[in-house]
Amino acid sequence: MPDAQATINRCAGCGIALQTSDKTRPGFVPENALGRDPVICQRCFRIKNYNDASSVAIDQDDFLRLLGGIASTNSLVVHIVDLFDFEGSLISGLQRFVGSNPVLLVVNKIDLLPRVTNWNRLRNWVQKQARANGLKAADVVLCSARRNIGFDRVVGTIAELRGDRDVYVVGATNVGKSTLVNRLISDYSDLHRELTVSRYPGTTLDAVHIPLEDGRSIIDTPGIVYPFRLTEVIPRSSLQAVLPDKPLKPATYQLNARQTLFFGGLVRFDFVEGEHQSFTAYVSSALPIHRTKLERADELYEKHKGEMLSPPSRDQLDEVPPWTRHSLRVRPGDNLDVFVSGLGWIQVNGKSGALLDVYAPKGVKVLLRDAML
Ligand SMILES: Nc1nc2c(ncn2[C@@H]2O[C@H](COP(=O)(O)OP(=O)(O)OP(=O)(O)O)[C@@H](O)[C@H]2O)c(=O)[nH]1
Ligand SMILES: [Mg+2]
Repeated sequence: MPDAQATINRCAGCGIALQTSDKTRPGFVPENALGRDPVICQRCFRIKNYNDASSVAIDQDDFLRLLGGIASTNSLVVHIVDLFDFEGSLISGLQRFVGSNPVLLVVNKIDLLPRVTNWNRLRNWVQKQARANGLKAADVVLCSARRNIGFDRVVGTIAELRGDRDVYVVGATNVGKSTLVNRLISDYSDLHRELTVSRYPGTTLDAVHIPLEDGRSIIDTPGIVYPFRLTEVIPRSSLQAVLPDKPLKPATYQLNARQTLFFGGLVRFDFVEGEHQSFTAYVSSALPIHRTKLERADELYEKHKGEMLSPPSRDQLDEVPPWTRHSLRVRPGDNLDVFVSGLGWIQVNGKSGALLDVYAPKGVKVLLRDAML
């Protein structure tokens, strides 16, 4: 092992510096667990054994320094994006951080898309969106790290682009960085290491170096926290309803103007103006959708928020920022998605155009984009 010292002093699951003195601070490990191999902190132990949801505020400045340090290394940067939250998880300023190092864009969680997806079309869509966001990727690969789809391509492309360099795995929280590195470790090396993964964002706390056979490393990093993702602003206990676990089942609604859809009590979608048309929601099937007349929507919300319209539950209502209204115009002939970061998207097949009002918690990214599917 090249960096035995670093491995002993840091948690093998999340990278945090270990300490034995304060149970309430990150990195705590009981003294008698220090002899284990590998050593993991108490928080990782709890995540692994009890699926614990404890969150730790990590210092974003430290993290940006870590990311900024990549520019002065000679490495391959693997940028992982979550296909379900594409615009929410793409690092738009990445080019600045990586200097002249090549970037491989890995689009993860493709198992969440409907099985009938046209993958070539999707790949073109990803390339176009990445370019539009100023990202110059040496290559783009689609995969599912959890379901092991497209993984040979991931490995082949990393090998090809890496040469004899280190590999930094970077991305927003919860996109599957550690899951992907674990798959690399278990399928392509004989190391006995397992990084901590969890369904909640903010699992990895510091860089974790995994040695490669040629003396280089693959480095898992903590996710960047983007406050414009719904998944970062709602209570952790609501996440289960919004993060899809199974392939999305598109739900199509034939709406007349002045009808409203509620996505739990988190997002409200008003079809304000336009001819009768269909809207297709790609959201977690665990999130209840309610349809009503626009003129009744305010009243319905006041009466049923926290109950029929949940999450958030009644006792969590104060934890979610108040709604901001986004007025969106779809022109005739446009085939667009109304994208709400962390919630999913609603495809508008606007043959005749539409005027929409979307209400989402303040700060959450809402935008119109070319239809993904
Ligand atoms: N559906 C699906 N879920 C995935 C996939 N890869 C990872 N996940 C899930 O995404 C969640 C987050 O995975 P992690 O590997 O912890 O993500 P991370 O990017 O390391 O997260 P941080 O350490 O918080 O930055 C877990 O619930 C994983 O099971 C995938 O290919 N498909
Ligand atoms: Mg991680």
